[in-house]
Amino acid sequence: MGSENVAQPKMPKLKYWRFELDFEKIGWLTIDTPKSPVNVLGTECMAELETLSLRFEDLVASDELAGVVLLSAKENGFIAGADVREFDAMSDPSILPDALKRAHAVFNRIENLKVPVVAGIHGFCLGGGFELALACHYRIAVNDDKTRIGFPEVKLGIFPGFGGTGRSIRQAGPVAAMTAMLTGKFYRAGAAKGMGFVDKLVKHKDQLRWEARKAVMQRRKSEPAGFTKRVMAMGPLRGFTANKMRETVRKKANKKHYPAPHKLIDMYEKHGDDPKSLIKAELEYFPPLMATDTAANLRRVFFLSEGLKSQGVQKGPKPKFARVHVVGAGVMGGDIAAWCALRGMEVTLQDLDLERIAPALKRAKSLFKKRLRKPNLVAAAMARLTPDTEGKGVGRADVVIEAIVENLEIKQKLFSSIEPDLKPNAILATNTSSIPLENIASALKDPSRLIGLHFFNPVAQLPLVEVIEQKGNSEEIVRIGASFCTAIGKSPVVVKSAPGFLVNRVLMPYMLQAVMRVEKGENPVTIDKAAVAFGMPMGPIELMDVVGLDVGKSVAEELGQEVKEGGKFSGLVAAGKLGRKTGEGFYKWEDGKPQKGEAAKVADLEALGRELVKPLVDECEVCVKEKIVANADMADIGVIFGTGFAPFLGGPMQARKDGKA
Ligand code: T1G
Repeated sequence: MGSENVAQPKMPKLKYWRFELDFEKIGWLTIDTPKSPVNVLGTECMAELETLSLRFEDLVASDELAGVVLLSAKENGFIAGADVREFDAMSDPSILPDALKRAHAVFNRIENLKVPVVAGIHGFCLGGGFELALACHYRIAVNDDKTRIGFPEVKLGIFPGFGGTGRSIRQAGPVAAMTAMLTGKFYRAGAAKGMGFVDKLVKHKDQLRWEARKAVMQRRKSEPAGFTKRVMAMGPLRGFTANKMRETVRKKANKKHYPAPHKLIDMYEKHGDDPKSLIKAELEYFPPLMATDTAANLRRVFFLSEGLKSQGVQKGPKPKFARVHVVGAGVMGGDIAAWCALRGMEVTLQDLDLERIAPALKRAKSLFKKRLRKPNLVAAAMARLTPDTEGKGVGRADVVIEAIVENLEIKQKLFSSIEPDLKPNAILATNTSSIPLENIASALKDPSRLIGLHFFNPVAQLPLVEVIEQKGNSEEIVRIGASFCTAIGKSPVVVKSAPGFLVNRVLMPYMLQAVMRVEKGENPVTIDKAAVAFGMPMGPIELMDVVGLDVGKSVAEELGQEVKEGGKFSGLVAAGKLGRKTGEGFYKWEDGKPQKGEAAKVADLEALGRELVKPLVDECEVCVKEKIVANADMADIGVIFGTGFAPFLGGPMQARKDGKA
């Protein structure tokens, strides 16, 4: 914007930021964190911003600065928040309060600059990055599918600590802002504008500069939330909204396990009608949360999940996956095909006839409508998902995934029939959950090319894919399988081919021991309640009903864990009472919900929970010892992503290490 011939003012030496003054005295401030794929607000970066904010005050005073525009140099986004890699060190209560105070001072200085400060947002604008944008006077965002704006802090066991509590409430009103902070949800640009977080949308990143220049020249200012929104934080209404928030949060986050959302509501209840005092209160409420085990464990889970990508191809060109062929249009095959199409792949879905494929296409359409919303995007995704009764897609596919009936002979027949048509480098995978890969691969001319890609039901909700490595596989082919999972936005964990792989193997003893307790007359409601009190997403008996008693029984038998004949479990299976899918199992089910009676009084529910979960943790230790997974970290992240095991405990192995399981 014409700064080449303009005399630049004396500026501090910068490593994380670039600053250029143009001929209209607009200061173009660009963030570009060196050696990082994303921009983060680390300590050094914030120190530079502090110096810059002081310099801006001088330049405004000497009439050398007419406005500031904040942009990101990174292709993938604006700012991804504070630098989570520094949090372990930062959580030291002797340094964190001062660091927070300094950050608040910097953002206040930016907010109080006497010239317009405009943020130009593309891609993700998260956490502290979003808080910095909120400290600016006006926010412009690119209205495309990549822009995501939000406060993920609660997923790290904390909440916004750079002034985002007060500023988000000022912009969006207490209900929308607190929802954003309590859920950690990422909003698209349009939604963020509708909430009052963004003031102007542009179609493309290239328009940000021009639109920002106009905003500076016209001294545009963001409108705070109107009275009808703000009133919800006033007087008795604030207590009412706080209690409504508590009711919602209580359902999802046990206060003992996840204190942050509950503390945020307490802080809101005390200061929510005055953004400035709410921001100040962050200095008191935020530091203790950073020091909690929950925050430390959630940070660990964040890095473990980020680290899963390193199981993919690391050397040489990243493998490209454009076409996927799925054989088997049942629940799993259909949902895997739909997920791949949702993620932009060209997908052919094979089954014996169109009647068998039609239900999968129907489910796919409702997934696309829910996730993509815009009719043109839904239509495009549907166009990427082609029924293929003759298997013509096999020869063009980069990845072929088999998800047909769990029958060895039928799988072997299928694989030997399609092997000749495969592209030389195509990935050949089975979604089997119980048949040893070596047995299936024995039907192939080249058995070494078969891997397992074990997805979890429901595919659209559960992030984990177990990448099953059989003895004959090369490391490279397993890595390509893991890269494919990352490419479709899934979290791969490489697991050795052994009965039950990892997740089913650790879940089964846990579920069967709970069933045995029920067989001995214990109350299933008490058992489930205790497991949830420990930190499981649902109890083992309810889980058995959800998985299906027939599936549970067959997996148990595959794992050599016999189900006692003549007992309640086998009786239910024999009577066709298979759980949620038939309307009755251990529980009766209505509208998809288990009809549970009262739990019995238990002296120490959490202790019972630890007892119930012990078989799962014990089996996890065996899996690590047997090298079913590479190490305890992989076991932790695999079990968390595959079973929902208490993330706040960091996973079964971490929980045992900490004496909590
Ligand atoms: N800190 C440090 N590293 C980060 C980071 C962060 N905030 N965000 C991402 N990374 C790394 C990540 O580990 C990975 O590294 C790479 O960048 C991203 O690659 C005061 C206190 C931003 C949506 O929680 O959600 O601000 O593995 O493949 O899929 O109130 O990363 O490649 O070496 O993941 O496009 C709040 C967490 C912090 C954001 C990008 N912010 N990050 O996803 O790329 S708390 C977050 C993400 C805070 C303030 C509070 C995602 C992403 P590597 P990627 P992506």
